[in-house]
Amino acid sequence: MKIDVLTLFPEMFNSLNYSIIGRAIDSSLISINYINIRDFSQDKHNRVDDYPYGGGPGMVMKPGPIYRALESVKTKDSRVVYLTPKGKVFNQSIANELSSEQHLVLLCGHYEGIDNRIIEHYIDDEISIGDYVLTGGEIASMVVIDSVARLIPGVLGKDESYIDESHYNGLLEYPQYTRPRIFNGSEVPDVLISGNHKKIDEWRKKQSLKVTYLNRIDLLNMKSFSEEEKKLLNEIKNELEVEK
Ligand code: 6GU
Repeated sequence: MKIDVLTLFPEMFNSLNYSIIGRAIDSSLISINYINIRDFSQDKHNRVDDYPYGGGPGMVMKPGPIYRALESVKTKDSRVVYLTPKGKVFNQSIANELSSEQHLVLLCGHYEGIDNRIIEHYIDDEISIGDYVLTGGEIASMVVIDSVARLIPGVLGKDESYIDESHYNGLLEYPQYTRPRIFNGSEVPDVLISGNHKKIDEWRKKQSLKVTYLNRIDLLNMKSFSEEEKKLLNEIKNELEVEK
């Protein structure tokens, strides 16, 4: 996958050169280009923003520099995404969808936003990473890149499977433990040391249901349950009732 990032702050993206995404770049599974929108200003002061028509606080990014920056990278196969708190809220299913694209163009906004004619005519998707406001689209863009890149075949090692993890099957991930078996007096659950894989799978399924029930009831309400899951959920509710 090729990714072009249009930004006023290319240096902010240095953190992507580490760990799994860094390796994916080194091994050419993804290639990321950074385009500084300021390089496309035609103003003698290199200005990229201006006052809003109609008045009001803040500055708006001018359409010209963004348009020329977009035109410098866009092909007929590009998917152009604008990162904005006004966008559709990003989730795992959007990450899956974007991970099959050949070419992503990520536009990072700043100030009070960008001239709306860019959004109307040159943007395919507007994406927000959640219901809070950031100072610009750069960090949001890195969130999208990380979550999309790790879904590309070969990016995760074969031991870094994403089959069981949080948000894959609509449930949050079960708890994990490693050595030592006793840490500050607290023991690893016996079942994980039993070697009984059927029991381990059932324990993990129940723990997934439990953490989802406790932290993200909204996710559970969207799910349909197997008979086994209904039984486990009833056990969880009864156990929590006893603890009260
Ligand atoms: Cl994509 N941009 C900004 N500026 N703030 C955000 C966001 C994006 N997503 C959530 N908050």
